[in-house]
Amino acid sequence: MMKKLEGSLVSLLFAGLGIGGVVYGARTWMPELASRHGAGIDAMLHYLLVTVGGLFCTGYLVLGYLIWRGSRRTAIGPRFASRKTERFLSGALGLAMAAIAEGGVLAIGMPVWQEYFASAVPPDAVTIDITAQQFAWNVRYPGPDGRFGKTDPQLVDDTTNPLGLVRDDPAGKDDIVTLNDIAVPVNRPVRIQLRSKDVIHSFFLPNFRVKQDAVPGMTPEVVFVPTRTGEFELACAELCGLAHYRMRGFFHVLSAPQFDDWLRVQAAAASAK
Ligand SMILES: [Cu+2]
Repeated sequence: MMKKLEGSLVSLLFAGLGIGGVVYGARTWMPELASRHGAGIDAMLHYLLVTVGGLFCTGYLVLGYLIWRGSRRTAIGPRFASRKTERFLSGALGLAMAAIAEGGVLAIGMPVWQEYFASAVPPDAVTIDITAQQFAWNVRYPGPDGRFGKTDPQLVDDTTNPLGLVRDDPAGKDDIVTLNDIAVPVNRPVRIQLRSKDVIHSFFLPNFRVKQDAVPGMTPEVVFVPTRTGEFELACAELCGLAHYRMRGFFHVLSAPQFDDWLRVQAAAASAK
């Protein structure tokens, strides 16, 4: 009697911990959504949580039932089913689980992938060049002419010219450079070209469900549409060195006129220098 009680209490404790963890985690799980493609990513995560979580719970309930049923037997009884049926059931259940989990993810995820990685860059996209380094984000806008000025690795100087800008290139005259500070207009595609000067960093905007590695020698791009104004956090999601935690930036989503004002203020501040 005591043993049974003990067993029940222990199993209740673990079940409670598990269920409590899921309830707590599901409530505080994801930061407020602020991009168009992010809804698809959230749908995929929710789908996985519900289906795989459901399969997991069903599996354990069945296991619990069989243990309970088996524990009341005193002798080894006949098999529940023939070997052939057993084999068929295991195979079919395994395949069904894979189809539910993987099939669902593909069905929900492929259109998101298409929008995020495989569609042409819209012509009205705001292009921003972001160069990660230990331990900051160098942000560059092409300015009114829409062209970035040349850079030269020979000219890189961490205090005076972190990007190695060629100062006398006419295309670069109107470029706007900021540090850890990005602004974009709402509801317009943003195209980010990522670079790294040293090690692998990862450009992570949790609210926009955007995460892309910045790899030295490559220029990966991300295109997404912010749908909500406000100030959001930019973090580096790759442990990139001792001050990795300092790679925090701000991502401001502004209305179109506010964004134009912001660009003007930045340009004025640059020419005043
Ligand atoms: Cu980093």
